[in-house]
Amino acid sequence: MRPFFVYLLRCSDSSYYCGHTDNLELRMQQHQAADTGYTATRKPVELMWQGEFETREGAIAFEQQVKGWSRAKKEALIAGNWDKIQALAKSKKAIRRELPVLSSDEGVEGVESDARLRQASFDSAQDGRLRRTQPERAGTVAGAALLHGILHGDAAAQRRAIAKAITLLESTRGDHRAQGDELLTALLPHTGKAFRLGISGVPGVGKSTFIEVLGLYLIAQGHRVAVLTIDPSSSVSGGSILGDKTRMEQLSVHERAYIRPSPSSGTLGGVAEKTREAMLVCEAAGYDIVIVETVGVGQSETAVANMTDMFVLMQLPNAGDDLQAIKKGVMELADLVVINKADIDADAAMRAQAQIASAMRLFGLVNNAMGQAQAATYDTFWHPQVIQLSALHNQGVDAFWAAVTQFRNIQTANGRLAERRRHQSLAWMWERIDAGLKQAFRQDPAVSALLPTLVADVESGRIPASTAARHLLAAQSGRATTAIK
Ligand SMILES: Nc1nc2c(ncn2[C@@H]2O[C@H](COP(=O)(O)OP(=O)(O)OP(=O)(O)O)[C@@H](O)[C@H]2O)c(=O)[nH]1
Ligand SMILES: [Mg+2]
Repeated sequence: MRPFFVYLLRCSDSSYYCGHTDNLELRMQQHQAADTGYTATRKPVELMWQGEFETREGAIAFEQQVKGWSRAKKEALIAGNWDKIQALAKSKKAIRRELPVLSSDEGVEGVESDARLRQASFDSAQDGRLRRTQPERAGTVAGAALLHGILHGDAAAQRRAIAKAITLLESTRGDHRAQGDELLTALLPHTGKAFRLGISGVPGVGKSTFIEVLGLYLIAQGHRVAVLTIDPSSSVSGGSILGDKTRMEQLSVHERAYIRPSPSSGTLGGVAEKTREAMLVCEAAGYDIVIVETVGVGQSETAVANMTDMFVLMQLPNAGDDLQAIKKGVMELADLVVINKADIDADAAMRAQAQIASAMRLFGLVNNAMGQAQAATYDTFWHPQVIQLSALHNQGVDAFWAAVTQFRNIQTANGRLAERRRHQSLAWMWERIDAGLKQAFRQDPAVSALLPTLVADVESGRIPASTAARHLLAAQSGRATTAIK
């Protein structure tokens, strides 16, 4: 029988939203699409807890109770701390017997407040009606279930497990982080077999349109395709959480595709970290092509190039007219440049192709002349190419994939692909260490005590920035020696 879920969402105003459903995935999509449980000031942000019930009545009864719970009790539930829930319940025994108070926007249609439901206690939730809670109920049982779902679940179960795993990995809570690390470590032996393709370009160049046709083309060839996006700007603008899914209409509903929008909060480093981890989850689940899309803002191209096997830069046909606009650094990252929308103006597309190719030669990215000796290197080393296509009219996708395949074959044979991944893993480790150290530094009490004064001193020009930095570093973890005179 289909289970019923009770779930707790953390909202943008830090309150918790409790609901029940028999289709958790759909309900989460509805929450994201703002169809339900959504007000201007209160947006569900994160799935914090879910429990599975055998009967609808059991789910509703438990939901009613949770809605009447204090914040502390809800947080104990999220932490899987049943002892604490019981302790809190005992301390408020009198209140517990009363009808749970529903706040106006927490109401759920069809809930009968009959005596039976009112009497239902948390204990009964444990005695069989609550079948399972995961992954938030701490411990290895949940982790194992999740791992099994990702590696061996049937299509629907696997999809749910992937979503849950990624949600867990995106959580900023310390205990979730620990569970996430455990899960990733267990998944790692199952990763690495996919080809990781990065695609970047200015907004509107046609990335999503292209990924839709490319994804369907690859699925027709027997591949399974995961699409992840990195968009650090979404945390500023509030994000087009499901915007890209709607532009990948067929792909997003295809059972052999998995699309995950960009994490909607955090710095580029944080967003990139979560995307990288989501990529590993998808690989372990058997997606053999992982596409990471990014809009070309800030350093996001570098972040994507640093986590993929091949980096593709999409350009508009008029890009050649304004080469200044193309950042040299980004050009250097590109293994392949694609001129999209060639259908609009074939001549402009040809011009752009020639101009970008010659600019890449100027940058020294492609050999100038193809002498005998250089021609030989074309079989053993990859030289970035420039091609044209029309995503909208599905033209040039086969030529694109032929270039990708050639890249993959050449770079696998000459060892560059393996080297790139090794380099990326180590670079990633150091990047995370840097970020971790910085965070620990900022959280250090001695540092935060000293920081405002030193910031003011540097701003007013009283002491040099480098001196202030040295003092702060020395102050960390009680290492302070001499106070500033
Ligand atoms: N004529 C033409 N239009 C295209 C082509 N590819 C995409 N478009 C159109 O360009 C517009 C933007 O396409 P998207 O795929 O959303 O672009 P994007 O790069 O994903 O944009 P962001 O997600 O905003 O960064 C849409 O209206 C597409 O229909 C193409 O090859 N030819
Ligand atoms: Mg897009």
